[in-house]
Amino acid sequence: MQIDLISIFPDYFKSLNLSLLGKAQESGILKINIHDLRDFTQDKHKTVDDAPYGGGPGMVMKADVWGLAIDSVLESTKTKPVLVVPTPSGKVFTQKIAQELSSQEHLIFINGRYEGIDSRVVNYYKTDNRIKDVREISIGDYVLAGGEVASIVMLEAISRLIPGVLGNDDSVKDDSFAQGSMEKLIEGPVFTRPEEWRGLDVPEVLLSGDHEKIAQYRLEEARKRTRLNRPDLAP
Ligand code: JD8
Repeated sequence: MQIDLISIFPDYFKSLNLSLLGKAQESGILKINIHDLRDFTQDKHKTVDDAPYGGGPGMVMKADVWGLAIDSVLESTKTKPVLVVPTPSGKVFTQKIAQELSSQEHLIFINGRYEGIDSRVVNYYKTDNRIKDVREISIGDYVLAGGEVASIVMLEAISRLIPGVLGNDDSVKDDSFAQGSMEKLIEGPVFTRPEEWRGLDVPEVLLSGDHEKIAQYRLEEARKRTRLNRPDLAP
């Protein structure tokens, strides 16, 4: 998969060279390109924002600068990319959306700042036949200062679903929220050595070697925690 990220803070994405995503780049499963939006400004002050039409607080990011930046990525590829636009007014990100995006060949993440990006940019590329789709996505009902951390959240969730990125592709099968799982449960408690820590022991059943009893214990614990923390998921 090819991934392009455009932002006025490109250093935010240095973390993508770590861990899973870093190894996926080394192995060639992922090709990640990071672009500084200011490289596409036309004035000596490298202006990317201006006052909002109709008045109001803050500044809005300029359509003409974003257009040059996005076109530059499109002109350097033969793929049909999906534009991913993190925005608090987007559809809420889910494991289902992560699965849908993990099967794409090319994603371009459009990272806004200030009060957001001139809305004509999204409307324009929704009609551009070089683009497969434009997905406006929110990672949750809280307000961030920009799109960068949302893109990193989405990229981590998406990339671990790409075959070969995780050491063992099977582990995504029992993901919480995974599509097709009859019961939507959140993860139960986990334990490892030492067997006793500060007077706290590991549940006996997990030391029993009785896989049926262990599976039953884990299911009950996951259901208990789902009822407690995510009643919205509980059947
Ligand atoms: C992109 C600019 C800041 C948002 C005025 C604060 C996602 N779940 C989420 N919460 N916030 C964002 C997000 C916030 C952004 C941008 C995503 C670009 N801002 C703006 C509107 C109100 N400021 C997000 N995904």
